[in-house]
Amino acid sequence: MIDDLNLQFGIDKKIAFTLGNGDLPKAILLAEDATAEIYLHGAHVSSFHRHGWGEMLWMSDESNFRTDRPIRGGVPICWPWFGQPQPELPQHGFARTSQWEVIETKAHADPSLEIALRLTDSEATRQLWPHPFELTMRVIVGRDLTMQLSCLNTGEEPLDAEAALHTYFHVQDIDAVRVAGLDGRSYIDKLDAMQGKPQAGELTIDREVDRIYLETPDAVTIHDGAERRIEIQKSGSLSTVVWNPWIDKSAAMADFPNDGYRTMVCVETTNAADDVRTIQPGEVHTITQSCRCEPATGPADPAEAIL
Ligand code: TA6
Repeated sequence: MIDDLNLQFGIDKKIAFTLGNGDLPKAILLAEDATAEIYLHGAHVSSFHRHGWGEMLWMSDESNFRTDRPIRGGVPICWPWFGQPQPELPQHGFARTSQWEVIETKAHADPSLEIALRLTDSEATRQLWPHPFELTMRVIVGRDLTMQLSCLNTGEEPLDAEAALHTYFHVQDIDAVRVAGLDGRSYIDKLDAMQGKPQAGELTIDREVDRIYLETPDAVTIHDGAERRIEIQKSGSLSTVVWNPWIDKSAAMADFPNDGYRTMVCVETTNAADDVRTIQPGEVHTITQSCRCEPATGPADPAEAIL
């Protein structure tokens, strides 16, 4: 399988396939400005390291790497639902525990690298969600990590689908983190009976946080201590999830180190809650998240807007 992938989609010294953890196949992208890794399992981005800026994504040292479990950390794809609509359904849908196929790789002149993976409906997915679909995940690796999740409705009926690029960002120390860009928005507090609450100012984290922010089309910034900030831009999404499990929930998750909450925060580009999208037959809906590390202070370069 690895030899076939390298023969068909490898690009000399830029894109190669190998067996990763748990002998799961993964792609390694060696761009001029950054390196990244994507597992075919769940089309799961597990690493993005821009040269000179360190790893941008958080990965659990205790993650499973099994075909029947999601990888913990990186960017799990939650689709076609967010959360668990019924107890018999897998949390966050089935995309993140499915085997995706590589459909394309490209080396751009700018000089980013791109890989596209696809998941289409099968007997297994139709057991869980009786709809035909074609899901494509495009990952573009350069100065930025850009991810585009597109759903084509290949059926005859409209599809209602939620989605999340459930991104785990690595931070130096959660005590110094400030999340900006959500001021004045309201959020659903999943830890307080799904109450609607207002966000005043920047978000700091000193307890478990599990919130779905609504009407949030704009960029969000994670101020990560004195070192760097992470600019997150998006399109096709009006909801943003912020999650940190804090002490008790970290300890309760077998695939999550007890102190993992100190060096991670999830800021997720989603179609969640009332931002669920109806996709008409033959139509496509795409959510895009583009993330970049910048110096802690000083202007982000508007000329290089990342979307
Ligand atoms: O996005 C936040 C959240 O919905 C939390 O409620 C928590 O469950 C997290 O996702 C992780 O879910 P997982 O199924 O990956 O353990």
